[in-house]
Amino acid sequence: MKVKVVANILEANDRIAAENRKKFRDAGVFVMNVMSGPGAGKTSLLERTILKLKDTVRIGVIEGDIAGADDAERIDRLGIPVVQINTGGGCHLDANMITDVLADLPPLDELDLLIIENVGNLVCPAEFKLGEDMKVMLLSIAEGHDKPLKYPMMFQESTALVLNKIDLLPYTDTDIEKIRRDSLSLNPNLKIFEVSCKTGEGIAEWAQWVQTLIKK
Ligand SMILES: Nc1nc2c(ncn2[C@@H]2O[C@H](COP(=O)(O)OP(=O)(O)OP(=O)(O)O)[C@@H](O)[C@H]2O)c(=O)[nH]1
Ligand SMILES: [Mg+2]
Ligand SMILES: [Zn+2]
Repeated sequence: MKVKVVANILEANDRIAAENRKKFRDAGVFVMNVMSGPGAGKTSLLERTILKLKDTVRIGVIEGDIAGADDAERIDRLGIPVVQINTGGGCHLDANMITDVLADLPPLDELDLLIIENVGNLVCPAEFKLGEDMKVMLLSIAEGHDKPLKYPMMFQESTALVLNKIDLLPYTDTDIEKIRRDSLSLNPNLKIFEVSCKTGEGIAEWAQWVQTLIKK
């Protein structure tokens, strides 16, 4: 019975995600769903990406958090339209939450790129489609190299994996080659970037790649 209920929830979500997907496609906006465990650096990556692209790309942001508006305030400071979703305890965003806030952003056809920052959680955000063009996963070096095999779904569902905080490599025993190997064994098409949102290393390459995906 429990399994059946969960399946129904996911089915209903998929239907709403497909409606979002159609809205995004009709408007010609590229939508990126950014996921990671808490504190891996999602908002930092958004800030870095926005600074690189904002002169040439019209960007909007949806921030998902259990509570608070800190992340939305960080994006607002960059002069980018942003709306904050508070899930009130929910540990992931679902498609309906996205539908509900679209009216609080500029009209979609006035955006080239919509970035959705999911709730910090390595597990269920990967299960819920939002209508995005691609999922991007961050893993920070400090989280350790065992994560791909322990939390496989997010690696399997993502188009790109951003390995963040590489400035911390000298202070950890994290084997970055193992992360690459295990991630690619789960998802051979995964595009992997190594960045530091602190020093800016690797950000240019990442931002250039994002720019190539945006339909103009
Ligand atoms: N050393 C180092 N610290 C970083 C880097 N990127 C982010 N941080 C720090 O990591 C902490 C968390 O960064 P956020 O960008 O807020 O992480 P987040 O994934 O958005 O966090 P939640 O939204 O709470 O899940 C902050 O103190 C950042 O300054 C990095 O590349 N290197
Ligand atoms: Mg954040
Ligand atoms: Zn959840």
